[in-house]
Amino acid sequence: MWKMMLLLFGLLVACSNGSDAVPAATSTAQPSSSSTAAGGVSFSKGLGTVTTPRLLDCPGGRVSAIGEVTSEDGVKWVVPAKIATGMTSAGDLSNPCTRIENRSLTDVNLDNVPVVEIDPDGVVITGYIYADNYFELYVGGKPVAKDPVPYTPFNASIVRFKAKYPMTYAIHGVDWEENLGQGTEDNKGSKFAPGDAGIVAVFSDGTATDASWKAQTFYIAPLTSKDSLRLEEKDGKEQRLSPQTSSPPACGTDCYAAHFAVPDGWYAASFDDSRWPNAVTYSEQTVGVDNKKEYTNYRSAFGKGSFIWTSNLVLDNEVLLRRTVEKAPK
Ligand SMILES: [Ca+2]
Ligand SMILES: [Ca+2]
Ligand SMILES: [Ca+2]
Repeated sequence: MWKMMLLLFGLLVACSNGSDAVPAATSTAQPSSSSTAAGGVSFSKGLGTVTTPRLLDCPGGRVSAIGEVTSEDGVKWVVPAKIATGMTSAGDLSNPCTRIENRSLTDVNLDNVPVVEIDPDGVVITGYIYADNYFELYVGGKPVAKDPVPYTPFNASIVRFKAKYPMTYAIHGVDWEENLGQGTEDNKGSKFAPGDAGIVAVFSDGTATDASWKAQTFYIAPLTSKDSLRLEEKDGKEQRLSPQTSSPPACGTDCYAAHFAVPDGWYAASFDDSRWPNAVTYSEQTVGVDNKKEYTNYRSAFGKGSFIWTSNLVLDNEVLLRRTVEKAPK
């Protein structure tokens, strides 16, 4: 009897949570929600509705749109990701849209890059970032800059900030998409090619992206079936594992996508990322940058780091990356 009453109470709580599970308008990434099903995952199926047709007008680039899908449990999700508003754009190392191109790092005039003050008594650090396709950088829980080009053409960025140790780096990474809610784009002879990702960031204090960073995925697509996603607990880490495939899925524009709520304050220094898996490193060849001058022109910096992402470079489309550095690396 008591068991039955507890069960009913649990169901009532679960249902009442469902009604307030709308995206928070001011949060940085995806909606916060306590109503998602087992493992915190929600599934949507099919194309999203366009809400912002074009974030950036740049000849030769893919259309960087934002859309919305509703998952089977009634939660609305922004795809490919809810991005920060009001964050300033990073400086350009190379950007075909602004036609700024430093031929090498020695051409860069650091005086042209504003220093974002995180801590008045901090040290000034310069960072170089290349993302496939989009990043937002936070340091010490405060916004530094976002990638000025959300999708393509590919670009490379420079940031400067003043911050003190211990220093928490937090990056919101997005692999953009043409078929909103599907994680696919017109590429390599298919309208539904799953796009791939990767990011490298190198900072003047010696910090760089590598396997010591934490990485978790929050949007996985395309999935041909819901049970192709495996949620596993391994060594105390929350693993969200999807098939390692880059083939266009047979589901076309009717594939499944998995969504997880982005935790509030995920970029704060105090946020507990102990259950996130470590980042996985990928080679230049795997990320496909060894023939892109927006990367190779600055290899003297980028080569000090590694491309990282979660365990699936193709299907994981929205990832959060974190690393806390206790003191200046030697
Ligand atoms: Ca970009
Ligand atoms: Ca992808
Ligand atoms: Ca991509």
